[in-house]
Amino acid sequence: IGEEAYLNLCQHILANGTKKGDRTNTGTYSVFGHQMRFNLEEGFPLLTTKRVPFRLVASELLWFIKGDTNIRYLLEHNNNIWNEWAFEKWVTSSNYSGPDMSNFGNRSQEDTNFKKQYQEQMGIFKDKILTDNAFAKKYGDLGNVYGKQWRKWKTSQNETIDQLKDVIDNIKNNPNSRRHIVSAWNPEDLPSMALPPCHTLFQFYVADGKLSCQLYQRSADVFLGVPFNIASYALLTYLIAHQCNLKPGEFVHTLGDAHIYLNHVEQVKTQLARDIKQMPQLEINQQKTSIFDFELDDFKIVGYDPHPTIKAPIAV
Ligand code: DHF
Ligand code: TMP
Repeated sequence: IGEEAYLNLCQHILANGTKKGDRTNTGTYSVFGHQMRFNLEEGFPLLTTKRVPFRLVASELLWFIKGDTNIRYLLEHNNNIWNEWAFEKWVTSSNYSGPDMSNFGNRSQEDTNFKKQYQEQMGIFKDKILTDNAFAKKYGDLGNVYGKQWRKWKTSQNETIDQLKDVIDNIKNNPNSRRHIVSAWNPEDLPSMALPPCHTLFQFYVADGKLSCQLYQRSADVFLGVPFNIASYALLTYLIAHQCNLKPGEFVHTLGDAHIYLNHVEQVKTQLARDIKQMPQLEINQQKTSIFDFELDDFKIVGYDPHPTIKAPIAV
């Protein structure tokens, strides 16, 4: 249960994972099919064996909830976690005329000269996204990713479905339903997405006045992505429970391909050597009742005293 379950997964992958190549050419240790449970009544599952930046988790979730798919909003909140996937679209477009940025993810890890060039181009790119509306519209958008599918799923009749609003209405009006599902996996839209959704589908469950959530994640970067994903879905569950006058119950995290990238192994070992500290608590501004009205300042994490940050390169 909880952070122990996360550390057990790390241990399990290092001990039993298959060495497996992957799309990014980084290489991984991987297992298929794994489940972790987090009891949200005990506190908020922000890992304590390394610092997880809650501010970034929360601004990304608010971005999904708004139905936004453009990284401009994230950059306005000093959140850089999706930059690489928008940048990729820019540097492979015919309008880009700077130095060659092909395979920038791997090259910037191997070549310090190139890394400087890359950082310079990324700086220019971020600046243009923030200041040039037409450029942002064209190159800041990640395509039909999470926000689009949650809030504005396009039907074949050219109507839109607001899955998030509908699921909240149904939790309120028909809590016993076994159909409280939101899907981000839209086969028709996959070609237009910067990255096919990793957190693919989630379901809510109401019992004993508590709201639980289960996520199916098809692909899980256990060191960098998963700590964010746990906190993000825990926050979503807290917010929807708050709106529906329920208590948060459990977050059940089901993983498909659960992997540790080869260049994260040392970091994972460092983390495994640390002791778990006390779980923090989440405080929500009680004046707000609708999930669609929340802003960053409406959440506060209290009692969070984690071990230090552990840096690792992200596979692009
Ligand atoms: N690709 C890969 N290979 N793994 C991912 O986890 C991933 N996640 C994405 C998009 N593409 C991905 C979106 N979520 C970070 C965390 C989550 C995330 C993207 C990036 C990350 O780099 N976290 C750092 C801190 C970053 C910062 O402070 O700006 C960390 O140490 O947790
Ligand atoms: P893939 O599309 O080839 O599976 O690559 C996606 C990578 O990003 C993979 O390592 C999983 C990781 N990832 C997460 O773990 N969580 C996330 O929320 C996202 C967006 C990606």
